[in-house]
Amino acid sequence: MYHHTSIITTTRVAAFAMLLITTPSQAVCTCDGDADGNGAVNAIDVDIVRSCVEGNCANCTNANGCDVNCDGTVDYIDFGVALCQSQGNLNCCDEPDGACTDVTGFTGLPACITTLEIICTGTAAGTFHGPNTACAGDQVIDIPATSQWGLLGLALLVLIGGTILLGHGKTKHA
Ligand SMILES: [Ca+2]
Ligand SMILES: [Ca+2]
Repeated sequence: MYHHTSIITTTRVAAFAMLLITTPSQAVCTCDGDADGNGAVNAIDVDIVRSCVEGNCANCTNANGCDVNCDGTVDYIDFGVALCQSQGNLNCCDEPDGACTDVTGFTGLPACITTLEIICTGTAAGTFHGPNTACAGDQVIDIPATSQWGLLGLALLVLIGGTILLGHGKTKHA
């Protein structure tokens, strides 16, 4: 009886903890390029997000700040998502992104910006280097796809597991 109750209590505490962890991020942040919070996403918001990426976030007055895609940083992907939304597109936060160079559609941008493919090849009129690329300074770098990271993690786990087993075996025989 006591055991049964404690299991229920543990489950309830765990559920409550999950609620505490998941609720705030869902409530506060949705994919939203309306940087000034006036209800519409337009060129003004795109400029505000760009200014924030370049250091001035004073005009980012909506709930997200200027983190349009809610990933915790403000970068040219947010700029791309705001631009994408200002053009009436949906699901802009799900659009693929990667390194974009030789932009001619905007002036004053760095030589390489990591942004949405549809923006790079569209309004920005640049060269898109693929979804598994990013910018490191002005350089285009390759980033491993998620599956490659998974394999890398698995290999590491096997290595650690093997080392522990080996160490355990040695102790036993000594
Ligand atoms: Ca707006
Ligand atoms: Ca972001």
